[in-house]
Amino acid sequence: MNVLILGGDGYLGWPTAMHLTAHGHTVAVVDSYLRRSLCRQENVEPLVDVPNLHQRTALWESIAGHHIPVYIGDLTDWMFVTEVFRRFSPDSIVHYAEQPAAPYSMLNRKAALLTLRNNLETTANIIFAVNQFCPEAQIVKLGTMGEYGTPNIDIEEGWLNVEHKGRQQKFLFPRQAGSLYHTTKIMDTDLLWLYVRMWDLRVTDLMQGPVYGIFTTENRDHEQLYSFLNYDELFGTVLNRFIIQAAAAYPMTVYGKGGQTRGYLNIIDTLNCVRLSLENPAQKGELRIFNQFTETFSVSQLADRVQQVARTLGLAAEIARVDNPRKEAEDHYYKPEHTGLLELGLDPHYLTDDVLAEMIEFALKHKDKIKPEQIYRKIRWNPDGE
Ligand code: USQ
Repeated sequence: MNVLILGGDGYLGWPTAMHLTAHGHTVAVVDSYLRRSLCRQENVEPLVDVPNLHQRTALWESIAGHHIPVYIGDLTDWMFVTEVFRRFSPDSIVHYAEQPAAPYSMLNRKAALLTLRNNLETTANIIFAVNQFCPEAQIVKLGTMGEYGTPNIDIEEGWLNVEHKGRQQKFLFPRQAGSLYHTTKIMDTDLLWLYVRMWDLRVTDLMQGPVYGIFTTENRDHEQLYSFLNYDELFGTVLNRFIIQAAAAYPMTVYGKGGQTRGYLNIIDTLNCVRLSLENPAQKGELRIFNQFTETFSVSQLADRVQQVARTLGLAAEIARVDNPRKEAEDHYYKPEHTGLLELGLDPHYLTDDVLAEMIEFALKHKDKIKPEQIYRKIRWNPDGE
């Protein structure tokens, strides 16, 4: 397949590019470096430096022999979008090109508007470009489990059969997100669903939970090919943060009661889920939705797991219960379905003690680079204006 990866510089975009080329697909990557620029603006940085896309593609070509063209530009700019689609002619598009951080989206009005504009205009441009340049192509879109929120009923895989006053219809499962970022993903799904119905697009929407890890089959021996590993409050996700906190002797920041439960997955499984979705495309006129995670944990359970393993490595790994900077349910029912990707052949990589130990050892190796002041700035989700 000719796969165009939008957001190819990101935590998931870059490993996906390597993974798909290693599996025989032709890949090009597109990115505006938005995440890099927002991190610089907010004075946060990943644990280890990440070379730019030109440098990483050159390195990957020298190691694996796969050439990956790079297009740097802004996908909210229609002229740029048309240039990319004309030059590369994709038959598959992987859409990761969004402002990815919920806490960033809740920082203030400017961050909220940036998230809204970037995410929705990019999605709309991609829909128009596919319809104009490659209407047979499939779109694999990264959504989020956070679209569903934490409802007090079982979460189905995208759709719900509703019976009402003796009649029935299948609808998108009710969505009620907990941040503006997550809400833009709901809006993306609505846009895609509209144009699937209007223009018979072929779409897979992946409702993904928080991802952890950094090692993949392709990057394992090459640290310069690793993804961004953010541990700050804005761009770092919870398990990656706890691992780095344990290595830095910084008490793990469990927000509030710690009962917040989510569906997690190893970065290796993200790559396999995206590849399996591409290799088993949705039909024309189908919006196919998969819930993309392999196991559920509460925040307290994650902290306990990290603590147990870190202690075998001689670390104190204290757990702190801190004020929750977010507004969210801290103790709730959570039972989401997730059979679709398993049926496509996903072979999960679970969160074993070995996986945790390998990550903690990696963080320890780079301990001198950890900046504790980035970890918990108490940025509250009730912004006071600009
Ligand atoms: N949390 C803590 N302590 C921390 C950081 C987070 O207790 O130091 C808690 C949060 O309050 C939340 C849970 O851990 O209840 C998950 O937070 P997170 O920062 O790992 O994940 P989130 O902000 O929800 O967003 C991440 C990704 C996003 C993806 C989403 C999937 O950044 O791109 O869409 O996970 S999901 O959470 O299922 O919506």
